[in-house]
Amino acid sequence: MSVDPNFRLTRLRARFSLLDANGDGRLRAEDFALLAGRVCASLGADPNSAKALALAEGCRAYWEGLAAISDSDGDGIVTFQEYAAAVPDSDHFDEHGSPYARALTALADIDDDGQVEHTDFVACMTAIGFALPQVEQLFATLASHGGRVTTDAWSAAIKAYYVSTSAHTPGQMLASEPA
Ligand SMILES: [Ca+2]
Ligand SMILES: [Ca+2]
Repeated sequence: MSVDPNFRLTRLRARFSLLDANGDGRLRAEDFALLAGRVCASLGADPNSAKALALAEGCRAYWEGLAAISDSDGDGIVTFQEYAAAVPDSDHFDEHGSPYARALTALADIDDDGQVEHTDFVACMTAIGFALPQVEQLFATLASHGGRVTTDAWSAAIKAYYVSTSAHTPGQMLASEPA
C-alpha cells in the first residue's frame, strides 16, 4: 500500500519533535538522556535503580542506533532532513530500539507482574511528550479485562509508533496529531 507523502511527512515531524526532548530542533545524545530522566521522574523512580539505569542505557543505545543510520555528515547531530532521509525500519528498531521499549515498560511496571497500571502509563507517556487524549485512547485500546496494559502490548505499540507507516495500528493512534 502506498503512503501519501504529506501524511508521511506529518508523521515524521511528529516523531522527530517527540524525540527532540529539549525542543531545539535537532537530535543529540542529550535529548535521549533528558527523555530517560523525565520518564524516571514521572514515575518517582530512583535514578540509580537497576530499572532506571536500564532505561538510561536503552535511550543511549537507541540514540546511537539512530545516529548510525541518520547522521550522514557525522557531526553528532541529527537534523530533520537527516532523520527523514533514513527512517529506522522494523529490523533496526528490533536491534536498537527494543531495549529502550522494554526498559521503559519495565520501569512503569512497578510491581514486576508484567502489567502496567493506568496512572503509571499516563505519567510515563505524557512525560515522553504525548498528548493526554491520545494517551488515554491508546490505554483504552491496549488495556485487558483487568483495566491494565501488559508490558508486551505496550512495547509492541511503541515499536509500531516508530516504524509503521500504517495509520491503523494502536501505536499510530498517537500520531494522529503532531506532538
Ligand atoms: Ca534537541
Ligand atoms: Ca548530522
